[in-house]
Amino acid sequence: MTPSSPFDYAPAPESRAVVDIKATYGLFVGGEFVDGHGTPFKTVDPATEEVLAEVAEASDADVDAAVKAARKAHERVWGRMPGRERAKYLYRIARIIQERSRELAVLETIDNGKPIKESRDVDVPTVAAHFFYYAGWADKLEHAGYGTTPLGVAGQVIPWNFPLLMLAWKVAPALACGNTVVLKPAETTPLTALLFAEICQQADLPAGVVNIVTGAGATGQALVAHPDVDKVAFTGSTAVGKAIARTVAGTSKKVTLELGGKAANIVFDDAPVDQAVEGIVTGIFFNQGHVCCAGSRLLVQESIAEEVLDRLRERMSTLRLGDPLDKNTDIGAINSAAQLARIRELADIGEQEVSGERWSPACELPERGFWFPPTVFTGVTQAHRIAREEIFGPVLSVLTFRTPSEAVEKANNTPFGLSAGIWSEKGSRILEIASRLRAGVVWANTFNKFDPTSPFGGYQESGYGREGGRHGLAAYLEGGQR
Ligand code: TAP
Repeated sequence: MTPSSPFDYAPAPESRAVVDIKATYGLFVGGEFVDGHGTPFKTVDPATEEVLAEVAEASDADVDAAVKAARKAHERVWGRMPGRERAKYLYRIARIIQERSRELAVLETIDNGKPIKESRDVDVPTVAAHFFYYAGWADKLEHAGYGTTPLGVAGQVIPWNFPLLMLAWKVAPALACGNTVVLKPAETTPLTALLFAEICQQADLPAGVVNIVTGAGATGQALVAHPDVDKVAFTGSTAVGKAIARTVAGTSKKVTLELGGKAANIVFDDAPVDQAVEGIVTGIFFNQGHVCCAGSRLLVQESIAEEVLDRLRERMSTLRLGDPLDKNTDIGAINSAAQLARIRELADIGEQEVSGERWSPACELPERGFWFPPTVFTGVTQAHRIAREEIFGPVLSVLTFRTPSEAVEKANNTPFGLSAGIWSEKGSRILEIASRLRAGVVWANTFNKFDPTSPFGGYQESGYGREGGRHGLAAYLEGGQR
């Protein structure tokens, strides 16, 4: 039957058969999969609560073995290899990621819960783009302005919200600069990092250049505290980032921290409203709001607040929540029971706090799995916890302002400083407001756009150091800061 409109056509969910999920996974150390000596843990599909696999936990001794393998690879091979040769491996990895993109996207969606259209159209293509981009730098480091001397072994710890993309942000520049790595993925999303390990084998990457140690916080702690790790790169919560900063204080390790955020998405009365509403939706509901730079505080100018909110509710009513492998799904599953509990707790607190309303479109949540509907709170003030704390879920707090100065003051009234958005017709207003916002990234008339050529990072409690672009090389070379 020919569909009469695009909405009559419901394509079948993406097939799980394209991925081969093993019953058990080991650690990837010295170019091989090996057993771990900790207590294995289970990773589940958050959309169904089905156990996907049992994964090895790296003990302190396993972390030590991985660091030793990385050190050996750095001294004997990777640290001595000319940049043009390293580039060939990075290009090869980038091409294999493209070739295996469907498999990577499906596995990411199953282990994380994010909609397949996001992992397929955003995460995986951006991952490949990062490897292509940093491959291009590997033989041109002298032009980056930070010298050409690699640091040695990088210990990298990443969160669960963009498992493969955070891996790419960390591994690609480290390798391009001649460092070797030991990476710890988050406990709830280890599978794509382990598939990436297979890709390293397929690319004939020399043994020990990339090592993957799976486990929970204790494994991450052992890695960052290891005396033979020269560089620590961490993305995650501000609380753990502070603990890591204390661990490495007084050592010679360089550190970059990419932490939390509470971004303001500022809509002025001259903004193109339809476009702004799309940007508000992308800003907070992309990846179920599990985004460090999510536009979780909407600051809307009072004169258009009602119109924007009416259109926002209308648009939210069209969002489809459900099977993350369905290509029509906009809102997938919350990554874990623990994260769902945190979102529920803060949303319930919000309900007590605000003078306005808590609103979600009518939608049925699946019986199994971890789900939270897209939610908006109106009548929020700066004192409310939902306006101050990172919720890391699909929950939007709406505040209003009258003057541009009031918008800037409210936007900056946060201990974080990762990102912000501005919606206005006037270029001069955008530039003026952007220069007054204390945020590492400011988007204008768009939101949540990522590109390997752009540096990304925060101020204040959002961390320090930059990833991406030429600036991302500084973290992995002797002459660069941090
Ligand atoms: P965290 O709980 O901080 O976990 C991040 C990583 O650190 C995980 O691999 C975690 O292991 C590990 N870890 C936990 N305790 C550790 C310790 N004491 N020492 C070393 N490693 C430790 O964050 P999360 O809940 O996964 O991620 C959400 C947070 O990340 C949010 O605050 C978000 O804003 C932030 N984030 C920031 C950015 C950027 S670029 N700024 C990007 C994405 C996310 P387990 O998961 O196995 O416990």
